[in-house]
Amino acid sequence: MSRKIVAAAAQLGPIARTEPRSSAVARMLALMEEAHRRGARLVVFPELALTSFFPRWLIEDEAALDAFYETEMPNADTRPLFDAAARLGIGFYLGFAELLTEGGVKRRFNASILVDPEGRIAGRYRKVHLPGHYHPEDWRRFQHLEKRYFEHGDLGFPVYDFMGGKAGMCLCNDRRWPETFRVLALRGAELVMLGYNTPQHYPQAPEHDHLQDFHNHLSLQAGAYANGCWVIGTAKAGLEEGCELIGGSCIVAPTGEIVAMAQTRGDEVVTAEIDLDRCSELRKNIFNFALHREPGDYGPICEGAEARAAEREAITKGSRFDRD
Ligand code: CDV
Repeated sequence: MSRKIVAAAAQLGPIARTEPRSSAVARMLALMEEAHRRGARLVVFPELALTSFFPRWLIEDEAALDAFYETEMPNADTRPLFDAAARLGIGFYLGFAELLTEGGVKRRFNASILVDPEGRIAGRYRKVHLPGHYHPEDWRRFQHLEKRYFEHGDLGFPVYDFMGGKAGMCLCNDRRWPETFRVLALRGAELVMLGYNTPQHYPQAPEHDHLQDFHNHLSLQAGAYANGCWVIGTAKAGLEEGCELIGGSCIVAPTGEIVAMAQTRGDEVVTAEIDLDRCSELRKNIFNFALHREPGDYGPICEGAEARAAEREAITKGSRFDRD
């Protein structure tokens, strides 16, 4: 049986701080309709796709911060996306800020979901590699407070049976870490989907500003090739509240080749046919894990997990509203 799917990266241009979710969702529905016209059965939206990228601001008022999060999914604002999925027979990936309350304690995650073509949630992910800083740093042109506003994802890197294949998710900074793709591939992922918000300006090393698109594609292409999987990466792009975000949303084949790429930094759909059976070209040959991997020599990769968790706890203690 053929395992070919026409898939789409549905890039979003900037979302203003005051733009309501209903407007962002209307833009996403238009992209979904366009993807459907092109025969797509799967659409990948960006990270934190429903709002402006709020970690660029120090937000001290808890209610104002909470307003950027979703407490249930679907909800009244996002329900039209789920209805469109079922109506058009399209699955989708969506990044959003998730707020849970457990035992009276608020928990915040940078999250994504996978929705099947019947409009049902088929998978969940919570961002593992959170970039940025915990405390405001005035020397920056803009803040990047992901470590303050989100907990380390507690789901690991799950893989789901999805639309005839095995699919995994990650979010933005995760793509720069080879371990993300390798763990997903070891669990069988044939397709990895991710959304991103990547500023053109990198405050710690501005001499790398001109390399942001290169580093984006380098990571996506290396992840695809070294693991023999398809990768769909979708940006929120353009000048958002004074911060320029790269575009370059693309679909990458298991060979590492980019087969479709956005041309703009605005709302744009790119599509390509992805054949999940092509993963075996790599997985049965150069990256035959069973035959050629040498895990006995990879010890340091997994050392230090407990120390890292303790360090995270010590740094975050007192820096979040719910722990102050
Ligand atoms: N949203 C992100 O994770 N952004 C990071 C930036 C801060 C470097 C990224 O890896 O693109």
